[in-house]
Amino acid sequence: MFNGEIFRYVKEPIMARPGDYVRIYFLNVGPNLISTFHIVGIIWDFAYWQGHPDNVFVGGQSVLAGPTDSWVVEFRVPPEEGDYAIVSHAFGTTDRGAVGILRVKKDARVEPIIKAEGPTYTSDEMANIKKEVIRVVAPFEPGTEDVDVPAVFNEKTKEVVVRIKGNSFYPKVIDIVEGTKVKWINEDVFTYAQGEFAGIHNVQVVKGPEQFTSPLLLHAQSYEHVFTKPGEYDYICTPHPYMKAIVRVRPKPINLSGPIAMFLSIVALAVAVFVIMTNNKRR
Ligand SMILES: [Cu+2]
Repeated sequence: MFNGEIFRYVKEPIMARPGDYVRIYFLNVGPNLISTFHIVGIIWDFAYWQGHPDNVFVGGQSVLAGPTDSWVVEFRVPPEEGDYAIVSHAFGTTDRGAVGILRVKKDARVEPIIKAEGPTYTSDEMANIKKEVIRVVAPFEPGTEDVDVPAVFNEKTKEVVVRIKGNSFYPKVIDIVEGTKVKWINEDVFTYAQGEFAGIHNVQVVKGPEQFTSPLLLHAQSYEHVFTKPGEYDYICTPHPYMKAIVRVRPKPINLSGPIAMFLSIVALAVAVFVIMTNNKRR
């Protein structure tokens, strides 16, 4: 996509007039794929690698940008009116919304600067958008349940391990019975504590029947907690608050075997005998 919304500049084409001189700041934010920025039918006058005026290329019709690579491209709009397709020529991404239109018209109303900020929505509009969402894939927090399937454990499970890898908790949602011990292990290998807490994580409950915060965990360190109060616990990692996960604790099921069951059945039997005897006396 371009600037935060798929097909954004198809829905609202970027307007220009024949002969306008246009400058585009292009940044491939990644995180993984390469992008080739191209406008069908346009020849650059100049392209500046990473935006530095000394890194100037003359001419050309595309720029190749790896993740985080950036270019400033400048061109003169041709004399013909019409639509020019703006694409990432890695065409798999075009299908996913990285396509736009530069619409050239003699009487176009032209904005001096088109800013990159994505669209803004009112809270009502946002609520409607969220209603339409059926599937959320999120790297650092639970998505919808078909994506991040809750890991459910019964009362026979004494300990559940949650691994911390790549700034994420796995499984992101666990469903356990009260009295179960949860053990978090930091499996991120690279630990760097200066300035930025890379590879250092912890567990901090932000909402739930009880709140606790673990110490910071370095590589291979772990933290354990026994959940004794049923309910839902939302937790994060304090240095990386975007890391989110959930522990759901169910109450212990009533166990109908053993001495308690024996006692309950004797009581029930006694009550039944008593009721029958009283009924007989009344007759
Ligand atoms: Cu963290």
